[in-house]
Amino acid sequence: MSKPHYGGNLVDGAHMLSLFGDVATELCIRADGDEGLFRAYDSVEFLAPVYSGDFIEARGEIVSWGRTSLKMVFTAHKIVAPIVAPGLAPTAAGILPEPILVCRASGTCVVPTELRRAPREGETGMGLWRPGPCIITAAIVGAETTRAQNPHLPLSAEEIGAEAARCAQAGASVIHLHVRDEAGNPSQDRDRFRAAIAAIRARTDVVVQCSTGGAIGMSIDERCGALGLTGAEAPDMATLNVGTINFGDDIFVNKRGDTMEIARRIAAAHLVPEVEIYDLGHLDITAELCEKGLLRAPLHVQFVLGVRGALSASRDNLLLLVERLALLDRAHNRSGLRSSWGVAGIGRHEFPMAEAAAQLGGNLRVGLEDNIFLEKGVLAAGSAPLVEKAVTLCQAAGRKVATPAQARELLLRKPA
Ligand code: KMH
Ligand code: ZN
Repeated sequence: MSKPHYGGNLVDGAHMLSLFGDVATELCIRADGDEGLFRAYDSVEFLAPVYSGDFIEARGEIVSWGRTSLKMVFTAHKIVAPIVAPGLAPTAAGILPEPILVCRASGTCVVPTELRRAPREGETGMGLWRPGPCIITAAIVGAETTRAQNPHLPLSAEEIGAEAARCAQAGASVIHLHVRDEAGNPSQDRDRFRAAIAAIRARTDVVVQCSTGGAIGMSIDERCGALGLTGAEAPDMATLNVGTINFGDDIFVNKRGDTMEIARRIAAAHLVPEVEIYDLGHLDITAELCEKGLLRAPLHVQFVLGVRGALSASRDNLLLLVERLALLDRAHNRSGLRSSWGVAGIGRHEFPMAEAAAQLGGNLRVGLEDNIFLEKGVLAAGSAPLVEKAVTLCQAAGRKVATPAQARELLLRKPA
């Protein structure tokens, strides 16, 4: 109400920039622990008038991380407007059925290196803080994709080893691994895992993460096939699925007790778990597993978004999950290390989610398990071209891509 500046109760457009200045300041604080300075706007668009009495919601995101600069985008939406009608009080107002975009802008902020602060213990924030290198996971086989859908799908141990090496060459540092039987059907057979892991390790030093999700309908014992490998034959990590979801026309069943049992088996095998989160409530189950001592923070979680029947793959959903993971850390993580996250977007959501992960400071997963197309209508010639494309998204966001050694350090770290 205090801001009308022109006739007709119009609010000055510069007021939107003042809101963006506050958003930018918060982002600098979250990223670098300092208020920073707004250096320049490279674009500002005023798209609808703002009147006295309108309520504006201003949002911002970091979309590229430079050495000292942070590139940001901003939006201002009108969400509440006064209702002027005969018989109504002059203070009558209502929520708009659809928010109205009134201003959009992008600009650059600077936090000088000497002012940048590393997070202190307890400062877990919303999960921004200047991110480290982006870990790219390649999900090269999966359980659902078929050769008929994409002829480049690797099936034999030798093919899996060769494809893993191509992905590592392209920038992947983790291989998410499923195996197949002679006929190309999903299998969780220990011997097949052993052969595939050996073929991967003969060619590259990527982190090997075996699936305990397997395929729809498998028993728990069957799903845990890879956990029977020991010593040098064992993988580095194993997935842990914590919740039941609709999975297209099927149901991916993860009963509470079964999840706990798999968590126990992963811990007994001394493997690092990657918690697969397909829906918001799965983080609550994860918190319960932490409480029960079946998981130990810092965690590494994979947000798998866009499965038909579970949480959809939107930036807003991803932001919410990242925020909730930070809350989980606050409640359950006493290690001083922050939990890490990655995102796997299913189907056409693969690259939008990969881009969001790169910008938001997370890690990402691509591969034929999740998506078979390089772009609309163009089949990917294996998972390696998908990794290459993800690398370009990381570079555009100013993120370095983790080497296998860095991924090992970040994922396989042991809290004291
Ligand atoms: N194939 C899906 C039903 C995992 O690897 O842990 C389960 C899955 C998850 O792929
Ligand atoms: Zn999988």
